[in-house]
Amino acid sequence: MKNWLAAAILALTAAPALPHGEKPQGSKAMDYLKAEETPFGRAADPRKAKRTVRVEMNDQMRFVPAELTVRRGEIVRFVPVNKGQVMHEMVLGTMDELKKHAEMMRKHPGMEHDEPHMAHVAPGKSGEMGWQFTQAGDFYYGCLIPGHFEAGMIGKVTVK
Ligand SMILES: [Cu+2]
Repeated sequence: MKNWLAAAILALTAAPALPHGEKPQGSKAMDYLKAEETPFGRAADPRKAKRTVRVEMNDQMRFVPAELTVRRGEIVRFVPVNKGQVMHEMVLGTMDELKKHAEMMRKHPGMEHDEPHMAHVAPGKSGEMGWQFTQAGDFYYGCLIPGHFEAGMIGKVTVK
């Protein structure tokens, strides 16, 4: 089982966590040196990014842009902006992991979790996420709020 999945399951049983989106801004203070390597890269300090990518999320269940190209090793500061009236989230991963995660969200709709590769964003707000893509290939970002991913709320990152 992938570590993030284990962490998400642990979060299910843990003491009351903040619901999606109620985490105060800037609360992702973490030790980036200890960031765990995943098949799609690792968490990175957004302040070290040379590039900021603003990604809009809307109630038509789309990300704008829905396609990005980054260089391998590049640190990207993502700024997901929620232009809609409902909660959205930007979750990075492989297609396989996003599908598994979406399935888990359907089974446990009240699931509360937070990881460095995801940002939950309330309507009208924006988030921030630093990520370093350490592997070449095709990766994805999805909104895993039940129904959104299924409606096509997904984007693609090509790492060269
Ligand atoms: Cu959404």
